[in-house]
Amino acid sequence: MRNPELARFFRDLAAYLEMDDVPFKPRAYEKAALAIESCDRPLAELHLEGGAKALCTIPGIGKSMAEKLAEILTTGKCQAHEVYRRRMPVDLAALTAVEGVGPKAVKVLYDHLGIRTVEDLAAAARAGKIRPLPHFGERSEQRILKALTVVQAGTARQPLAVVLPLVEAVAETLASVRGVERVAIAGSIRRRRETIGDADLLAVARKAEPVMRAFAGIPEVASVLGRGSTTCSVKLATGLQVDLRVVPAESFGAALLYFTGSKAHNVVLRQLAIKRKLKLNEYGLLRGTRRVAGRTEEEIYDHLGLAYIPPELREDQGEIEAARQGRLPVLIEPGALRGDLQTQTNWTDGADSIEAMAVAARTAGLEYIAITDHTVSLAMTGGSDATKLRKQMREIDRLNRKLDGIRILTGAEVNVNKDGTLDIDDETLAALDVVGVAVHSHFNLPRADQTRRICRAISNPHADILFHPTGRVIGKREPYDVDIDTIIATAKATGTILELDAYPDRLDLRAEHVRKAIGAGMPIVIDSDAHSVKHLSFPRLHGIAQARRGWASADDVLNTRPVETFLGGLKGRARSARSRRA
Ligand code: DGT
Ligand code: CA
Ligand code: CA
Ligand code: ZN
Repeated sequence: MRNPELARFFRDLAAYLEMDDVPFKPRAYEKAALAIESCDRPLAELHLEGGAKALCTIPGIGKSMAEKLAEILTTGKCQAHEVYRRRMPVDLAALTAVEGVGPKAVKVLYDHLGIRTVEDLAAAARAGKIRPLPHFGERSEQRILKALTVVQAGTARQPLAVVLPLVEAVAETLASVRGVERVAIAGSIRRRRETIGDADLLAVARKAEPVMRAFAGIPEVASVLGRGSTTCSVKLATGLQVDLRVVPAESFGAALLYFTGSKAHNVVLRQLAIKRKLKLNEYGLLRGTRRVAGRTEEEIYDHLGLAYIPPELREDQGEIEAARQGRLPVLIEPGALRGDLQTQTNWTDGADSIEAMAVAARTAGLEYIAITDHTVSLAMTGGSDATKLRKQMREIDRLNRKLDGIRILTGAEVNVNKDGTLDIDDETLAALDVVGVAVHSHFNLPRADQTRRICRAISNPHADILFHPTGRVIGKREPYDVDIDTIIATAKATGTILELDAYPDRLDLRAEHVRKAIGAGMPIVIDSDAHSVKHLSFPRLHGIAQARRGWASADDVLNTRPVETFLGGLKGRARSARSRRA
């Protein structure tokens, strides 16, 4: 048994004790649970070495708690816990995770309505059965309903940026297991969706059993949800589910194709196979019982008369037809980026100096970086006014003379006022290399007003780039209500570039909008929105994947060009002002 599960026992005990109005003890068990979770060593190991006594060395764990832990570690159970559980067989962890539902509420809900699970709770709340209960009422019923939507949204899908490094670490550990020839990440992670439901792993090995056993034992795994003869599902300590399938090498391509999905893409592929009198499944592409392909994805696509389709495109959005006709785009690769056009420094709300950012960009292989600190009306960031911007331009001139191998472009992230005007005067804007404009206030304007406001801002002859065009923050803020088609059309008419902001919780433009913009013949830029040198990796880590999902090739992305060509692709009038200055 691992530390998180031991802690769970103690949390449950704390809740049960609280239901019984036992004083002090519930807090003590809560604290002990925390201590168990944050203990670096597995308690099982401590116990093996020194018995219950060794467990007492953990702060907050006394003799009786240590004995309970020892009991759980040797028998897998705890008598006290069992007694409570029989009396109240409810999903304590899930129910108390609902905001506003504590142990006492769980007891009332169970005693009066027999509620055991979050699903029971949701059904009862929707049916209006909770409001008449003692200590509840209509308002708390409403609150529970609201909290349930958050719980469901929060546990359902996690951001790719959170999931990816974790699953890569798990995959790496698995790859080092004896007998494992190869490991691949499939599912929505391989397709680089913005959010991930669960992770899907494939391992190539001759014998499944030892691989699955090793998988269940890796440190990130908190519990095993289920096992078959070649499959194993686990939950990581973070709550993420990971499904592993062990396959033989000759089916690897077929399994990878199948479990990469998307489901919709697979359905169309299978229909194509049937038309060719073939059968496609996770074991291979078969004619009768003979396997005609299956070792690699490439050979399967080839036998179906299709060019290889990159995972990011496998959403049944026209990619199969394009592959049949040889019209798939050559998708942009991380190494294609030469510049970053949105970065903030310690002149406003960034952590690092202009020089540090420039040097880090050079180390990362970039050729140019625009410094785009916030402007004056974003007061909490210490935003620049015209005077500060002029001062910063002089500092950048100085650094450009000093540094080799990187060109620093002057710029700003200029705030769009409520009426669509900008908070910096045109003359100052004309002197900057790169003017980004961005909305940071009045997020809730009606659609027509918001669209008009943004269109007015990008119609300013100096506005080169519209930063984070829809303003969404994944899991936190909905995009502002705008008509994206009108914005793309106005951007095109005025020669304004739309940005793909690669900050992991923004990823704004989203993939469909990238495809729309480039479909309209508009290039985009991919920027980091870096607030420290560490963030400069965002375009390559996250932005490129999003651009690929939007069918972008290097040609569609303006900051794949050398600096002079890049500047030449920005709006004409501002550019001529700039070249006069240079
Ligand atoms: P997620 O986990 O919601 O982020 O999205 P996926 O795409 O990873 O979905 P998941 O984990 O349910 O399944 C992984 C892949 O397995 C999926 O993309 C396609 C394949 N798959 C799963 N169930 C089915 C099915 O019923 N039919 C077909 N054709 N493929 C399936
Ligand atoms: Ca999945
Ligand atoms: Ca899955
Ligand atoms: Zn911004």
